[in-house]
Amino acid sequence: MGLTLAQKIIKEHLLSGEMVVGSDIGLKIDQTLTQDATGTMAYLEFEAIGIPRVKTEKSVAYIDHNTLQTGFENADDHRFIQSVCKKHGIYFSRPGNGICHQVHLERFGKPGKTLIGSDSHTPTGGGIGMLAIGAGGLDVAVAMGGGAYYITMPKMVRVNLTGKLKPWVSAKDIILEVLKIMSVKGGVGKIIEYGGEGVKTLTVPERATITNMGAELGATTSIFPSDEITKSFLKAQSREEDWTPLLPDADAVYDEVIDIDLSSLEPMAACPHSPDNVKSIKELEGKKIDQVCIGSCTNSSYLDMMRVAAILKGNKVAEGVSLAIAPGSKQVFNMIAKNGALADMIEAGARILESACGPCIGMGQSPNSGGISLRTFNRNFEGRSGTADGQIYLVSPETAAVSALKGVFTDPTSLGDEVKIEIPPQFLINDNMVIEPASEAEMDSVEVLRGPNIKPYPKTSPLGDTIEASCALKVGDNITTDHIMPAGAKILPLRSNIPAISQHCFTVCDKEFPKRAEMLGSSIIVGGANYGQGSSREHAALAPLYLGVKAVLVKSFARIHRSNLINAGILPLTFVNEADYEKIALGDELVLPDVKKLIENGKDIVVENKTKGTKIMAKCELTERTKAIILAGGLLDFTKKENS
Ligand code: MIC
Ligand code: SF4
Repeated sequence: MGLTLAQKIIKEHLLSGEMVVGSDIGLKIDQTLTQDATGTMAYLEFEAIGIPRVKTEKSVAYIDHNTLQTGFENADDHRFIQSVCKKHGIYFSRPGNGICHQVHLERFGKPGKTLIGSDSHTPTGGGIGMLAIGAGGLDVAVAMGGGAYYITMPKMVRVNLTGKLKPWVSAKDIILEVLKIMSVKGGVGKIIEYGGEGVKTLTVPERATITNMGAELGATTSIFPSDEITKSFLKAQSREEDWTPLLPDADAVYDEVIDIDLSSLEPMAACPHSPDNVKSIKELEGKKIDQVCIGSCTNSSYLDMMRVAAILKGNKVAEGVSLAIAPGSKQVFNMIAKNGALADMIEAGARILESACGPCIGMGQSPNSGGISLRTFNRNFEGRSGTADGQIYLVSPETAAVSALKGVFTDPTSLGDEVKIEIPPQFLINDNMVIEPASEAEMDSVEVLRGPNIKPYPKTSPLGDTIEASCALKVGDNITTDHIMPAGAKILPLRSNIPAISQHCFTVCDKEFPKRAEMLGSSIIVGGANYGQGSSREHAALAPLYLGVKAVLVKSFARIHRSNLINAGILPLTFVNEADYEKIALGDELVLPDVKKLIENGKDIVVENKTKGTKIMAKCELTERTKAIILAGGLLDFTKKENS
C-alpha cells in the first residue's frame, strides 16, 4: 500500500510505535523553533533537563511576540534567550528580524524534515513540504535535548485542489473554505495534505498561508508536496541545495478526501468570533469598517505586501479607517523598502509597524469600542485584539486593502484586471540579524543573563492516591487558550513569571477564578467540547498548575493543550457520558477515589460529587508513556528521571 506525503516523513523519522491511526508514535525531530512568549519557559525547561548543547540539526529562537517593551520585562527576557542560545547551540533571530514562521520558511525550513515549534502555527513549514508541528515548550525542550516527540498517529485527509483561483481571490480564501467545510474541531487527530492539479497554481507563500491556518482546524499539521515550485522558491532564497522532491505515492490511501475547485471560490471572511464562521464578502459588502490590519505569520509575505501595495498605490485610506501594516520579516520589509512598494503604502496613509506579531496577539492597535476590524490574521477569538467588544473579521490581504480604501467591506474582484505579482527570481539575502551560537570550545564561558521577571517552573508533585477538590470553574464549548491564559500588551510581559501571570488565568470568563482556585488549594475545571483550542502556550496549563488545578474534566480536548496538561501533570479527563456535564456545578465538592490505582490499571475514573451525592464516570485515555508522565507529576520530572 502506498504512503501519503506525511506518512513518508513519519516513516523516516519513526523512533517508536507503529504507523497505525490512534497509536502513540515517537518522532525524531530535525529542527526546532521557539518564539519569545513561550521561549523563556522552554529554555528554563531545557536548562532544567541539564543537556549542555542541543542535539537537533538546527534549533532557532525567534523574538517576535513581546516586542512592545513597555517595561524592563521583555528586554530582560530577550537578553536571557539570547544568552541561553549562545551557550547551548541555538541560533538566535533578533527582534526586528521578523515573525518566526515567516523567517523559518524563508531561511531555515527544509522539505522532508521534521520541525516542532513552541507555537501553534509551526505548520506554516508544511508550505515547503516539512512535517511541522506545534507543541508545548517542554516538548520542544525535550526535542532540543535529542528526545523523541510523541504524537498520536493521525488520520490522513487529502484536500484535492482543482482549477485555478479567479483574479483577486486569494490563498486565504482557500483555507477559509476548508474551515467552512471542516470547522475549528474538524481537523483534530488529522493531517491535512494538499494535492491535485490546483497545487501547481500556488506559490510557496500561498501554500504557507494555507498550512499556517490549518492550526485553526485543530489539525496535527498540514502539508503540501515539495515540487518544482518549492525548488524555485528555495533557489530564490539561495538555498537550492536544501530542496528535495517529495510527493505522495500514487496509491496512497486517505481516510477522508475533500474536493475544492479553486475557480469556484469567492473572497470570504471569518466573522466574529471564530475562524470557521465564514461568509462571502458579497454577503457583507457595504458594511462600515473602522480598522484594517495587514500582516501576521499568515499573510505577511513579499507577495502579500506587493499585492497590498499595488492596491493602495495612488489611493488614500478612507477617512474612518485606520490601516496598520506589518511586513512579516526583515527580508520582506527591506525588499519593499528598496523597490518603492513601502512608499506606496505610506503615501496611501498606512501606519507601518515593525516585523512582529503585533496586533495579532493584542500587542497594540486594539480597535475602538465595538470597532469592526478586518485583519489578514488567523484568529479572531473574542477579546484577543485587546478590545473586549471588538468585532474581528479575518480576510485576505486583497480584501483588506481594498476595503481600507473604501471604508466598507469591499469585494476585491470589483477591482477588475489583476496586477500580476510573481515570486522574485532572487530574494534579498542578509542574515545579519541571526546570531550564531558559541562553538563547543567557547560555550562554557558564556554567561546566561537573567532578569528579575524570570521565575522558576512551578512546583510539581507525583499523582496522589486520591484527589479531593472542588469545581473552581465551569465553562462551555470551544474554550480557547486565549480564555484560559489571555495574552495582550498587559499580560504577555509576564510569560516568564508564572506566579504573576496566573493571576490573569481565566479572568476573561470569571474575574474571581485565580483567587478562588488559590483559596481552594485543590481544584478541578469542568468544560465542554474542544477545550483548549488555539495556541500552544503551555502557560494555559502552568498557570492552572500553579493555582492548584489537579484535573480538567471536559467533553473533548484540543490536541496541543491536552498534551500541555499532561506535561504539567494535570489529569485530562473526559466524560464517559457527555450528558454528565450537567451534573456538576461551580463549587461542587468532588472526590476521585483511588485515582492513582485506576490510572495505573488503565481503568475509568469515578468522580464522586459530594455536594450532590451523585457519581459519574470519566475517562483518562493515556498511553504507557503519558501514563508514566502523569504518575511522575509531569514531563519535566519524568525527563529528569529518565536522564539521571
Ligand atoms: C498565538 O497566535 O496565539 C500565539 C501567541 O502565537 C501562540 C503562542 C503563545 O501564546 O505564545 C500560539 O499560537 O501558539
Ligand atoms: Fe504571532 Fe499571530 Fe502568528 Fe501567533 S498567530 S505567531 S501571535 S503572528
